[in-house]
This record gives sequence, structure tokens and C-alpha cells, in this order.
Amino acid sequence: MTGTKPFEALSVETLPKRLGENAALSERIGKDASRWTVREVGDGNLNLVFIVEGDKGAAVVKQALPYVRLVGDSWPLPLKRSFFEYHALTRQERRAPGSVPAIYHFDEGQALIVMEYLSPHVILRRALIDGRELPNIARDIGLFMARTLFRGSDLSMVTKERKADLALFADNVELCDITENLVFSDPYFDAEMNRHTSPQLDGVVAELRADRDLKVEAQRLKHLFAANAETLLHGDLHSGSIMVTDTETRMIDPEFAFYGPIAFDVGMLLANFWMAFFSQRGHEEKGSRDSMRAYLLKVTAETWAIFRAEFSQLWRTERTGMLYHRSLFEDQGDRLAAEQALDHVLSGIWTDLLGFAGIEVHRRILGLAHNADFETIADENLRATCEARALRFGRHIAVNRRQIHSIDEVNNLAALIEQESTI
Ligand code: SR1
Ligand code: MG
Repeated sequence: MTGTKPFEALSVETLPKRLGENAALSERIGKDASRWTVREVGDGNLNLVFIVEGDKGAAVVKQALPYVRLVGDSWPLPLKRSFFEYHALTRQERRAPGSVPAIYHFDEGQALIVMEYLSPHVILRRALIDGRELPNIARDIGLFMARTLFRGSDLSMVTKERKADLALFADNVELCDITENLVFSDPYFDAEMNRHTSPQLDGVVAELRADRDLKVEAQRLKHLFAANAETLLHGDLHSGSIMVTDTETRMIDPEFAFYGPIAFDVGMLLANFWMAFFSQRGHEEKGSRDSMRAYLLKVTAETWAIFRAEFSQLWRTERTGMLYHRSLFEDQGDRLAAEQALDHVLSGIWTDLLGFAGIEVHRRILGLAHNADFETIADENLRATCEARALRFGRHIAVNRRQIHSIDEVNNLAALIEQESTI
């Protein structure tokens, strides 16, 4: 799978010549590379993404660059993230079949993955901005998270295999470093690459940076993220890492994969639904997003319910790892003790996911990597109003997470804050 040539970034012009002999690609899309059409469509922060179409079909070629695309070559980033993405995708497909794009080819030296072209799928974030109420996302994403996070942990895996895998992904250092800085620290001080809607949010930003309880909580969460190698995470599970149609949902882009706390993926994902909720006001004409707002809160509740139900089911039927071993519980006829332990584990995930969610909301409004939900609101005053509400919400759920006991409580709070009138 690994070529021997030095790395060279592909371009629309060079791709057919360089990959024309690639059997995996030409078998899928047609052998005559002179007839291929190539578009570069990458709109993420890091990589090149090409859609290549031939006589027989289409495929995606994703290539890592040796730097952060969003910033440029002043910020080098290793190509090995493509290796981690490839290996994460293969594990996710095994643990949650049908939930990720099919992989046709991986070239480690060129840091490129040839994979299934998902069409007519669109990025979930885009669909939510457009006000589309997708019927299956809560179920599909809830199942994906429960299956990948449970089956990648010591609740399920043979411990020797899990430890070997943990060692493999431990080398994804630079991508973890991005999260450690951009998510958990930068929003709370005057970091160089931060930006926010200014001057409208200046006062709120100053308050948050002076908020002792919030900063301590953010660092406790960073500690958890760095030290609790619980399961193989997607690592960047936001609504820009999910592609959808009305009936299908696929998770993409797990280049940030590493072993971390189960609650991180779940919290990051739910945060993106809550941000979609707070941004709707910026995309609406005369109450036209009332139904979308109700839909988004319903999606958060359903995603968490599906996650819980599937995780519980796997706990009862697939708990083959070294943790909470059956010999201590069911094998002694004590099913209730296993249920008690399950409640304990789920309640820990719940408390921590609220923290991760609150912090994720903050970094998307105050840090380097903003999201289109808010960024596409052209009226800056309106955008700032939406963002200020989301920041308040994020602060509340991060700091008070141990006192919040249900998703309805969180959604009621979101609905209340969304109605507040001032920054
Ligand atoms: C410099 S990378 C910024 C962000 O883009 C990725 O999608 C991750 O979310 C990362 O934090
Ligand atoms: Mg990404």
C-alpha cells in the first residue's frame, strides 16, 4: 500500500496522470484516465479532497498536506494523519458496518486514501443551516457512537489487542495537540489565532476569560481528554464530519482518531446540534425556523436516547472485555449488579459529555476554527446575538454539569436562553 516515491501534493491537472495506473481507482471509475474529470472540493481545514469521475463512475481521493491548509505552510502538520484516518475507518467499518465510506486504496507515502464517492449526500452542517429536517440522523449517529465507542474499549476488546491499538494511535500526537490547544485552552486566553465577532462579543469574551470556575472546568476536561484512554474515538465528530441524505448517514474524516474518553465524541457531536439550534435565528425569516428549532432539540434527545439504549444492549450482550467481567455479576446470577454498574458508567459519560459539549461551543465561537452555522450569518449584530446565547449555554452546561441530570433539562435551558433578548 505504500509507494516509494517522495510525497507530492496532487492537483486537478496531475491527478489523472499520477493515478491513471491505479487499479483500485480505474476499476471503479473507468480505465481511460484521459477521460477523467477532476474537481478539488476540500472545504475542511486540513486536506485536499478531489472528486474524480470517469466513464464508469466516481470516487473521492483525499490527500493530506504537510501543513494546516487553513493556516498555510507556517503550520507544519505530519502526513501520518492519513495513516490514522485509514486505520480508524477500517475499525469503524468493522464495529459499525455501513457507517463510513468504503475504502478502495490507501497509499501511506503519498498520504492518500481513495474512497467511495457519497452522492447525493451533503455535509450535515450544510443541511442543518438550510433548515432540512433529516429523519434518521439521531438513530444513525447514536448507533454509530454506541457501537464504535463500546466495541473499541476494554468493555469489549481483548485487552492485549486494545493495548497494541492504543500504542498505534498514541502516535497521533500532533492532531491531539491541535485539540488540546484549540479546544481546551485557546478560547480562555488571548491566543494568537483566536478571533471572535468584535466588538459585539468583546465584553462576553472578557467575562469568560476571567471566569475562574469555567477555566478550571476546561482544564479538568483537558486532563480527562489527555489521560483517560478509554476507547478509540473518532476524535472530530462534528456536523461537518457527517454526510447525509434523507435516508442515509455516513461518518467521515476520523484523522483525529486516538484513544480517549467515550464522552468526548458524544459531547462534541451534541454541541454541534446545540450550535445549529442557536444559529437558526440567523437563518430565518419571520419564524420560519420554529419547527427546525424544535426538531434540533428533539434530535439531541433522541441521539442521546439511542446511544444509551444501544450502549446498554451491547453491555448486556457483548461485554467480553476485561472490565466489569461477567464472572463478578451475571455468572453469579446477579444481573442487577451489572445493571447498577451500567448506570454508573452511563452517568459518568453523561456528566462528562456536558463538559465537552460546553467547551466545544466556546472554541467554535472564540478560537481559530469557527463553524459555518454562525459564520454564514451576514448581519454581525444578529450573529453576535446568536453566538452570545450559545456561549452562555456552553458555560452553564460545562460548569454545572454535575448538577444536570437529564437531556430535557439541558434542552429547556437552551430554549430559555434562545429567547433572551440582549447580549
Ligand atoms: C487547525 S485544525 C482546526 C480544526 O479543524 C478540524 O476539523 C478540527 O476540528 C480542528 O480542531
Ligand atoms: Mg475534518
